[in-house]
Amino acid sequence: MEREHYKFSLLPLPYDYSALEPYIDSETIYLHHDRHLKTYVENLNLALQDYPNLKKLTLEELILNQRILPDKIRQNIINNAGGVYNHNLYFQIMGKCSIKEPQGMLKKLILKQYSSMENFKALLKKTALSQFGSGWGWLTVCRSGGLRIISTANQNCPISMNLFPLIPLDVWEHAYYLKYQNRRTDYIDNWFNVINWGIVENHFDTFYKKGKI
Ligand code: MN3
Repeated sequence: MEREHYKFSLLPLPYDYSALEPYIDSETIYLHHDRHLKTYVENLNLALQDYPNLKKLTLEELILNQRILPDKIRQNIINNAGGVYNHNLYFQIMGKCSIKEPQGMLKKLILKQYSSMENFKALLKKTALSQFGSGWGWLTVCRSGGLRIISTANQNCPISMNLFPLIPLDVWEHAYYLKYQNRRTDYIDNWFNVINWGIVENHFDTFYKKGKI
């Protein structure tokens, strides 16, 4: 996934549309993945089609090198490359998982910084709820290896802030509106049940293996 560049493709959903029931309904997952994410992929490809030099860049490079993007397409690329990156990670780290919390080093770090899993979840929830309008809540890792919980507006991605994105929580209305309507709080409470902690821990390990963000 990381070395993928133009022409970007829609990554398949790594589970059935119904896999996250009853917490997230099949129709929401279908629309979110097959329509919303697909649109970000298509719009990113459209934005890049007349720029041969940019076609060689990966998603991460497009997000990190905003200064070299032509003014005419900069915001478009930020929105759509961020949209693809953020959603790829969001769908990847969800799934059916028998483990309800992390086990290894990640758990130690969470307990060290947030005292308990409950406090960690409460802070991520509060941060995501404080995001006015469309955006994301995140658990990220900073360069020093410490954890940081942040929110970002629209499709802004933590890698542009030198943070390694570990857990993305989509709080755009399209992520929950069909089932939860305006009850963003209920969506977030239920969403904690669909985090696949095994995948999150593998992803956390890649941060250390890469030795960089
Ligand atoms: Mn979304």
